[in-house]
Amino acid sequence: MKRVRVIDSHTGGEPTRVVIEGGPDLGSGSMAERLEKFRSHHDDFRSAVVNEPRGSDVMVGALLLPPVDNAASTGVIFFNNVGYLGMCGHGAIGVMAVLDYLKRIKPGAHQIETPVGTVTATLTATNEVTITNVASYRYRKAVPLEVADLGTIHGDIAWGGNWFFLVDGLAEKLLVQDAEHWTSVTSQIRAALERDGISGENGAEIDHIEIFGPGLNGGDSRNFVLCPGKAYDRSPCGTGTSAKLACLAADGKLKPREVWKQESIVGSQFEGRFEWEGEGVRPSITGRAYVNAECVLVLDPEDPFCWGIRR
Ligand code: PYC
Repeated sequence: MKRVRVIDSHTGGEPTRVVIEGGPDLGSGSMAERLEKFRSHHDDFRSAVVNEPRGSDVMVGALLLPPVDNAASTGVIFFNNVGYLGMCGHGAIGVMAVLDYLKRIKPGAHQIETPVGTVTATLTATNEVTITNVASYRYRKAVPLEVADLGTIHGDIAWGGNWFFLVDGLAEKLLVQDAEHWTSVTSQIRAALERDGISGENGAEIDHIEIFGPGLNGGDSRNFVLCPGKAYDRSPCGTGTSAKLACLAADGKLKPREVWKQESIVGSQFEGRFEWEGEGVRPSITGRAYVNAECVLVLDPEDPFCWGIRR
């Protein structure tokens, strides 16, 4: 029997399960190198933590690891029901809430190492967290795409720590009760990108689809984000909001340090801002996470579903 200590939280409704004890030994390389070891030797562990029957399709896991640089507060690898994430904005906010809950950090700025670079997470005395994300940029603008139910649509391809295809103007109102419909629409968009071989830079897979409608709770915009394993993000998606900020900046629609209020499909909100950095931007995303469970997972090798139900 293996025992794994986890602390769960949610950020704007999107869950994060932080593994604080009992994870695999991934050595002492960079987070990108450790991710490759995780993927090739311990993928069962990923599935055991987040997939049913212990988890659910929407659960995002975060494996805490000793950082390479002692000045950083932690290293982390994010994962989901089907694989691994480069960065995760709502998850990084969740990690900060957990480190605060465990009294391992104090308010102030903290470095978090991720597979795609180090981000700065600033915790305030009122438990808000601002993630200053990896540098983000728009790669291609207004890419045409033929989608069966939609005809020809146009979307931007942008990097915000993961690759996104961003589409405006498909929805007058994005409501959570229509989540199944938007899942089907965004899944068709994803399939069309694959069919046409449309990718991020250097052939990178675009594994997040983000569509936008008008804000309904005082936000500048509301989004629906399809994640790689077909769950939709309940939060406004930190990396997706970063990709959006890169597009707004490139179009001259938002100025440096101006606030962008991004709502999610469930009505939760992140505040985003950016600074120019080279051709792209350095986005900052502010939100709050709440710890909602603390438990020990029991991995019994005799259990036929010990390692989760994979899709
Ligand atoms: O907040 O960046 C994010 C995120 C990615 C996938 C789910 N949430």
